[in-house]
Amino acid sequence: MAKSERTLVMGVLNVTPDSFADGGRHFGFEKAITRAKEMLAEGVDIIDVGGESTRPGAERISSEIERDRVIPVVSELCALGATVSIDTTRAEIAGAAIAVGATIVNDISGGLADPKMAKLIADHPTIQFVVMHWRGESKNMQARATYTDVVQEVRNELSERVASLVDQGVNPEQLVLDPGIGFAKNSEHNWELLRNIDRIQLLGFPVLVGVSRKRFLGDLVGAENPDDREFATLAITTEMARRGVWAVRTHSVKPQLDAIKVVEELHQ
Ligand code: PMM
Repeated sequence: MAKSERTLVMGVLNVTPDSFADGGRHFGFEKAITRAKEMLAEGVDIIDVGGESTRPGAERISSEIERDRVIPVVSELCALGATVSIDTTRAEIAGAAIAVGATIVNDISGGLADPKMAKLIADHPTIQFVVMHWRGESKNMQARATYTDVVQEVRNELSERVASLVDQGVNPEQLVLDPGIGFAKNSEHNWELLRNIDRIQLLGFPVLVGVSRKRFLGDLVGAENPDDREFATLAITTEMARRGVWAVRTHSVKPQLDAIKVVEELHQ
């Protein structure tokens, strides 16, 4: 488990033509590597490589397309010495990424989408596994945004995931939990989870939070363009760092790291 004094920055590297937040600007190997090098120069802690868009309503892509997009990028970044996380729900892609050096598997379904994922993680005990709260495919996930007590239900569903993974041989030390901001949640659900992030932390695992440039921030500050949600993202990073989350998953790196350093200095 990568332990750290401060909150880590996981930089998003979407190798997709249609990610909502960066407009697919980093599609293609060369563009992805160039962007990753920028992030490394800015001091990113982890690079999260993803080939499949998860925006609300997104259709799935084939595993062949996903593999062709992400594996060469993961391989190159690992050769450069970066700590690489693979953002996938497919065990086959996660396995291929581990084989070329990825050390973190970021599964937005927390192992639910692919029954082979738990065994893969159990078979690789040095790999960290991010278990995000998820209620089904992006295509129709917003129809599942129904809760009576969102924090309690997300806690319960994450705990069920942990129990199932541990049952299948995964070491609890491998696990990181993520409330899945924006996944089968409306704006108020997202805010309620962020206000109560300590209740997710109380489950006893490191916590990752991903709010970067998401729509609910745009709704609050009146920013239709994802790029204009950067300051709102930074405010949440600052607060999450103060609350001691393990990592934030963000598109920009330097502003987030600066904010985290400030929090660290203020609370030492
Ligand atoms: N959000 C997105 C993709 N992957 N992974 C984790 N663990 N947590 C998140 O909140 C998360 C994720 C969607 O955002 P993007 O399309 O900007 O990458």
